[in-house]
Amino acid sequence: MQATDAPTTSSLDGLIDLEHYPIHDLDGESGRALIQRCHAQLADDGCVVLKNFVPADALARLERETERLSPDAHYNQTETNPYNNAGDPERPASHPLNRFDDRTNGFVAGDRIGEDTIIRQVYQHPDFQRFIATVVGMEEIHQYADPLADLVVNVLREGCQHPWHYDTNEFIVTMMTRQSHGGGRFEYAPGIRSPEGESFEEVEKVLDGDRSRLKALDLQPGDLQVFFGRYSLHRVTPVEGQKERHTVIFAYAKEPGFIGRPERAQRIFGRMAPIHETLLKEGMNRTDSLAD
Ligand SMILES: O=C(O)CCC(=O)C(=O)O
Ligand SMILES: [Fe+2]
Repeated sequence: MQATDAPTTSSLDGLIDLEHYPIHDLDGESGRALIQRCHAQLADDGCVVLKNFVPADALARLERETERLSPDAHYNQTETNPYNNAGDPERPASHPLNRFDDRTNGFVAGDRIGEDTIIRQVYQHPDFQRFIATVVGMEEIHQYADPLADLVVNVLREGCQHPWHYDTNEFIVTMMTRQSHGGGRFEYAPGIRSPEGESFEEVEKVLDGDRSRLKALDLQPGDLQVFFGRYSLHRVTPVEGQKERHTVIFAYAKEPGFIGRPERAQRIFGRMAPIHETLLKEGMNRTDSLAD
C-alpha cells in the first residue's frame, strides 16, 4: 500500500460551506477577513450568526440527524428567574429577581450522537475548534470529557421555551437543525447588564414587554451561532405548532478534561454516565472551574 499524507481527521468538505467560511485556512486572506467580521459582530453585540454554515446540499441530512435523535430527549421542567437563583423575598414581586417563568426543555445526550453524524464530525474537527477558539479570543478550546454534555441536542416541542435569562457560561456555540412553524424565536437585549451593574430597572422593562432594546434573530437550519450570554438577557419564545425546534449545543472548555456535575447530568439527561457515578462515589471535592 502506498503511504499517503492524508490528514488523520475527517474532511469538513461538504459539511461546512468552506468557500464562504474558510475555517480550514484561517491564515489565508479570506480566512482572516472572516475572523475580522466575526470579531466586529461580537464587539458590536456579543453575537455572531453564520448563515448557511452547513451548505444546502447537506441540510436534509442534518435535519434528519436530530429528527432521528429527538425521541431520545429527556425533558425536565423548572421554574426559573433570569438569574437562575432562588429570588429575593425582600423585594417586590415585580422585581426581576422574583420573576419566575416555565422552562421545559428536552435534551438528547452526547452518547446518543454517533461518530458518523455531521454534528459530531464538526464538533470534533480541529479546524472547527481552532476557528471557534479564534472567534472567542481564546488560545485553545477543548471538547468536554463528559460523554453526556459534550454535544447535546436541545429539543423544544410545542409550548417549550427558554424564558428570559443570562448564561453562566461565557459563550455558547449552537447550530439550528430544525425550526418550528411558529415561535421558537431567539431574542436578546445586548449588553443590558455589565460587570458594573445589574440594571434591574431596564431588565424589568424587558420582562414587562418593552421591546425597544431587543434584537431578534431569524435562525434557520444550518446557521451557526456564537453568543456571549452573560451580559445579554435573552430568550427563545414558546414553540407553536407540531414541528419541534432543534438546536445542537457544541460544548467546549478552556481546559481539557471537563466533566459536569453528576447531579446536573441526572437533572438534564435523566441519568448519569459511568464517569459521573464514579465521581459521585469518590465524592467530588472539586473547587475548580465548574461551569455550573
Ligand atoms: O437555543 C437557543 O437558541 C439558545 C438557548 C439558550 O439560550 C441556552 O441554552 O442558554
Ligand atoms: Fe442562554
